[in-house]
Amino acid sequence: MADENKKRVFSGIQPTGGFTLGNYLGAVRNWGVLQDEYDCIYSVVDLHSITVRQDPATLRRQIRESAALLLACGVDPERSILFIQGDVHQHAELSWILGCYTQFGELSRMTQFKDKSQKHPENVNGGLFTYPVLMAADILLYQTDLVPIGADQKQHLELARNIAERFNGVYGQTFVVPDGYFPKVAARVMSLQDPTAKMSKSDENTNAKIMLLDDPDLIVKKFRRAVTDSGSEIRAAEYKPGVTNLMSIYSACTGKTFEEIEREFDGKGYGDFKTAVGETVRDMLKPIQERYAVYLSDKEQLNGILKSGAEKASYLASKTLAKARRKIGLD
Ligand code: AQP
Repeated sequence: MADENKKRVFSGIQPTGGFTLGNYLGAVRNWGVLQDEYDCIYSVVDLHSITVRQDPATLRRQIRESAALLLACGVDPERSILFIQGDVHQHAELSWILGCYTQFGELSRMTQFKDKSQKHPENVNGGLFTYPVLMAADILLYQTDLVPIGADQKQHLELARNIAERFNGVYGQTFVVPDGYFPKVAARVMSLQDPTAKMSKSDENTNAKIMLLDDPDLIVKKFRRAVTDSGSEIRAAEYKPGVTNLMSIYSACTGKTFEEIEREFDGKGYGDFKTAVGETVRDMLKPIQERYAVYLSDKEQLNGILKSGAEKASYLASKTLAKARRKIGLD
């Protein structure tokens, strides 16, 4: 852990209402895979989640559940650091500093800010606007080389790179400029009810999203209800966004190429295909669901993992923060 010879990976996920299949295929599944080759740091980013109003008791519970779910998804605390963002105060502190090197215009262009302010017009708060700066601080604090994220986070990562380059340009080499790491398929899993929109945790239509902890039968049912396109062929094409989305999911779960999937379902209808995708996802999620229950039930173990993770993260974060403060002239 914290092996100087290995490249560093950092990524985070918000503890809001469980993880979707999009969160898993787009990001979290890669977190486990990268542990063999990289020095990995993963975080439940609780500070990000309060940009939208949260019920305190629910948030408290979901922070722990998210950590247990990450462990169930394959984050190994023996090889990686897993911690709660709010337990490491350097994130908020570096975020303030980096905010002073970020332009209003840059933040105004962020599509997630525009989308979320439209979704929550009653609460367009400062945190929602400066969210990408906190994300930049999360990443830059750990001198991160690689950030495994879904395609929806590309714009935020680009901003983090710009902030790092700008700061390095003024003060000399301070932060590693990170690269994104995106899955080859399913980098953007789409809604099952509107395949032109991304699958989103906060979608009020529960049929639009698969949650990792959904009941196994419900998972198959949701896929059976998934919106498909006109025609009956199982073929990936721009004019067939529904089928293409299901093919991406199936491909990501089975490792089959689109050509192989087209051959497999040649002459079969949408019904057979949707059932096959549903059963494949159900079977893939079963062991995760079983492990989750075990991790969540052992309170002492989970507390221990998170406490030790926060200590290790804090040590690394304090080194970068001290360096940035020195460069600016704060120390
Ligand atoms: N649909 C998706 N396809 C692929 N990757 C996705 N990610 C999110 N949605 C998809 C990736 O999951 C990681 C964690 O994201 P987050 O904690 O920022 O969650 P989020 O983006 O808030 O999740 P949602 O579902 O998009 O939430 P709401 O409903 O609040 O908008 C990131 O790496 C992200 O790319």
